[in-house]
Amino acid sequence: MSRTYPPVSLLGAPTDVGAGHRGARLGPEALRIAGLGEALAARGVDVVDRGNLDGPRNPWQKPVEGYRHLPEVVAWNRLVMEAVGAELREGRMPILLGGDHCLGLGSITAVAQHCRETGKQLRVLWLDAHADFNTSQVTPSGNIHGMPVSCLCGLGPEALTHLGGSSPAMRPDEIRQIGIRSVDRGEKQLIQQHGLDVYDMRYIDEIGMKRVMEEALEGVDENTHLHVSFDVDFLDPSIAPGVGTTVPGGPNYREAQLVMEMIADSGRLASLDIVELNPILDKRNRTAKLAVDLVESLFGKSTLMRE
Ligand code: 4U7
Ligand code: MN
Ligand code: MN
Ligand code: MN
Repeated sequence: MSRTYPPVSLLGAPTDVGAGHRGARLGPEALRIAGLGEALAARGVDVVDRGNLDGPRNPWQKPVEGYRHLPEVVAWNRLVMEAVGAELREGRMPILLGGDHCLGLGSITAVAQHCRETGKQLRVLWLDAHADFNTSQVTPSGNIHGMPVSCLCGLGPEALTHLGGSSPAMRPDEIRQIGIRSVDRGEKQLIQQHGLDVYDMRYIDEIGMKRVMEEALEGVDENTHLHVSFDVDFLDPSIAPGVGTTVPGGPNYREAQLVMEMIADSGRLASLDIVELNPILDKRNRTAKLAVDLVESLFGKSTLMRE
């Protein structure tokens, strides 16, 4: 199967202001060194590296009223939203190189706005060990990388929920969460209240990744903008040690590849975040290399038989 892809823009967002560990700020460079741009170019993709966005430094403070570094998180997300929006308006596919996962808020706010403007249906696939649906009232950490999905759905401080002007940026029925295996107590209640579609590891074990992906992609059609928000801690830590918040029991190598291959087969991938990679905790850039390998599958590199 050969498919042509829209031109791609790599956007680096070197920050960890939303996280509880420092190091995700080095993610963009680690992905570049692992050969992300070259791997896409080798697949025939027209790829331009836009370099890095330049936002506030990480002040490394304690949370204030349930949020750590709220002003810095707002500033970074504004930059990301503008940069992602500009690429989409030019008909390009933005690949956001995080950075921590708080940036999914800016990225998806821009994507959702673009969908409203162009009349596209939005489908977000959230690949993560965590649901990232905390609020300041229930968060055990105050770290905003645990809150982007709730903010997108309209729960949270005005500066984050209204990043793109109106709120909510997205409806809960536009997102499917896959690989989830760590949900906090209050977060769980909120997920149930808001009716989020969560394919947790238990469900994946029971019905298998193939069926999970068929369900998660159900209803995706020619008019769908598919956004993948890939938190690298989605992967089992035995294959992906370079993340700040490892949770055992994640998808193995083949399960992760199958996820990417089935997304590629949908032909609707239109924007991507690669977040939470922490090179400080990695072993010889192994996790970054695995992320690149998986992105190649997202762009159609599959088994010999289907090539
Ligand atoms: B990530 C956590 F308590 N839920 O809110 C929190 F377990 O973007 C972790 O998915 C959040 O990596 C992890 O701090 C955020 C914690
Ligand atoms: Mn996450
Ligand atoms: Mn996570
Ligand atoms: Mn994390």
